[in-house]
Amino acid sequence: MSTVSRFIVDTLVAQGISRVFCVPGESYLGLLDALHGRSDIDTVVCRHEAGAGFMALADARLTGRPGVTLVSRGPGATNAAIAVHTAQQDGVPFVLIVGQVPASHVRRDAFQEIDYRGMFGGIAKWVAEVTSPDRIAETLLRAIRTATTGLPGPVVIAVPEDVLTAAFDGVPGPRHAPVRAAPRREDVDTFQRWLAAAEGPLVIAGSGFESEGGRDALREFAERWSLPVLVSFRRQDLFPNAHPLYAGDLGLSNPARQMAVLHDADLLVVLGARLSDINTQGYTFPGDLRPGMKVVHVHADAASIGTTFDADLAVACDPTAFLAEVRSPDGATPPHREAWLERLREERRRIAEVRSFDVDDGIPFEEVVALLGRCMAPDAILTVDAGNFGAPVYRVIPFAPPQRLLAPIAGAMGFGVPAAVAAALRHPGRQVICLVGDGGFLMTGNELAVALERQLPLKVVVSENGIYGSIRIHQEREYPGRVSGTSFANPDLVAIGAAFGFRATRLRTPAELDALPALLASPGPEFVVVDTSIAAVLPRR
Ligand SMILES: Cc1ncc(C[n+]2csc(CCOP(=O)(O)OP(=O)(O)O)c2C)c(N)n1
Repeated sequence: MSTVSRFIVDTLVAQGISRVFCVPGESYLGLLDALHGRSDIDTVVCRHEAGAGFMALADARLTGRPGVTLVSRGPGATNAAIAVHTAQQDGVPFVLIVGQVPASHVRRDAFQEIDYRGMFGGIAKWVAEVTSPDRIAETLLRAIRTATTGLPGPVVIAVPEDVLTAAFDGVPGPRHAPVRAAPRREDVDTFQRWLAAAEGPLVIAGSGFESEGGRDALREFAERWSLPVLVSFRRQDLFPNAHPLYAGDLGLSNPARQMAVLHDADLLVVLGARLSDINTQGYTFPGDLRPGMKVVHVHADAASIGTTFDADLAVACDPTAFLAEVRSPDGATPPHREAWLERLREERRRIAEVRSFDVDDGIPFEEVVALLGRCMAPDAILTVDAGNFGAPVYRVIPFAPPQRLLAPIAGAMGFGVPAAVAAALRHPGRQVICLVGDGGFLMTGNELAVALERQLPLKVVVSENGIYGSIRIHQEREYPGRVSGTSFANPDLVAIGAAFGFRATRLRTPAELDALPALLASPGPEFVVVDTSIAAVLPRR
C-alpha cells in the first residue's frame, strides 16, 4: 500500500532532490520508513536540527535544487529556526518538513505542538499544514514552486503523523519547468542606449547569477561592454576577482573613499541582487536623490525591486535571461571609460592589500587567509562561518569560478562546519575547506560526526582566540577596557578534532604557517587549530 510519506519521497526525487538531512522524531516515523532502502535519495542523519538545516542550505546553493530538512515537531522545529531565517535572508530555496502531532490533536496545545504559521509566518515564504492526505500533492507543488521561484526562500510544511502514514496512491508529476519571464524589447533597447552613453557605468551582480551558466553570462556581458563589476555581499565567487573589470564587493563597511567613487557612477546596473541593508551600506547608496545617476534593476522577483531606492528602469526577469537579450556594443569602448575603470581598480587594490602586523600573541588570521588564497585548489569550495576571522576572506582571496564561497548572508554563526560537510558530500572530488572561529565551532561542529561516518576528507581550520572576537572589537570601540560577556574558556580543540577522526595540528606562530598548504593538499581529513592573535584585530587605544 502506498502512503502519503511514500508520495512525499517520490515527489522529492522527481523534483531532482537526491539528499535530505534529518534529526529523527517519533512524529515522522512514517516518512523515515518511506526513505528506508531507497538508493535514489540519501538520508543524512544529523545531531542537531540547526546543522541539518545549514547543511540543506549549502546543498541547495551547490545543486540549485531546494535543500530539504526533516525535523520533529516542537523542539525539532525550534532548533531548525535559524536555518529558516538564514534561507530567507540568503535567498536560498529550502523546504523544512515537520512531523506534526496527530490531526485530531491539532490546535489543542498537544505535547510538543506548535502553530507553525504563527511561529514561522514572519520568516518563511510560505507555511502549510497538511490536514488531509488528498492535499499533499497540491501542497508539495506549491512548496517547491514557492521555494524556487522569484527570490528563492524557505517554506515550512507540517504534516501530522497520522496523515504521513495514511494511504495515498498519487503518482508524482514530472520536474517543474521553471517559471520564466522575459524582458520587453523596448526595455532592452533603452538599456543598450544607456549603456552605450554611460561614462561611468557600474554593475552590482548578485545571487541571481548562481544558476547554471550565470557566471559565464555575467563575465561575457561585462567584457563585451567593458563594465566594472561589484559583487553583492559575500558573493565573491560570481566573478573572477583578479579580472581587470572586478571592482570589489559591497561588504559590511566599504571605505568612505571607495564609496565616494561609487557615487560618481552615472549608470548603476543592479543584476540579480537586492538593494538590501548591506549592499546599500545602511540605505545610503545609491540614495534617493542622484541627479547624475540612472539606476537599472533587474531581478527575478518583482517585489525585490524598489524596496528602498527606486529604479529608472525596472525589469522582473532572471538576470541571465535578460543578458541573453542584450547585444554587443556597436563600437569600441568609449575612451574616457578607461579612466573610470582605473579609479575603481585603484580602490579595489587598496582594499585587497594584505596588511602586515607586528604582534607577538599568535598568528594574525589575515596571514592565514592570504596564504589560503594562494594555495586553494582551482575548484575549491570554501565555507566561512560568521566572525572576525572571516573578514579578510572577502578582501584578499582572489576567488575565481568554479571556486565556490559559501558564507551566510544572514551572518549566522554555526554555518561553516555543516556547510562544509554538505559540500564534501555533494562534491567528493573537490577540496572543501571550512574556516570557523572557536565561538562558531562550538555552536554547531557536531556535524563532523557525519564527516567521520562518511569518511569525508574535509579540511577544517579553526581560529582559536578564546573570545567572541567580532563582538569584542565592537565592545572595545564603544566601551574601551570594559570586557563583559565576550570571553570564554575552550576545551582542547586539537583533541576534539582528533576525536572526530581528523589528523589534528596546532599552528602557534607565523613561522609554523608554512605547514598549512601541505595540510590543505593532503588526501585525508585535516583539522588545523590556529592560535590567532587578538592584538592584530583589536582597535588601538
Ligand atoms: C547564531 C549567532 N549568535 C550570535 C551572533 C553574534 N556574533 C557575530 S560574530 C560573533 C563572534 C564570533 O566569534 P568566533 O566564532 O570566536 O570568531 P571571532 O570573531 O573571534 O573571529 C558573535 C557572537 C551571530 N552572528 N550568530
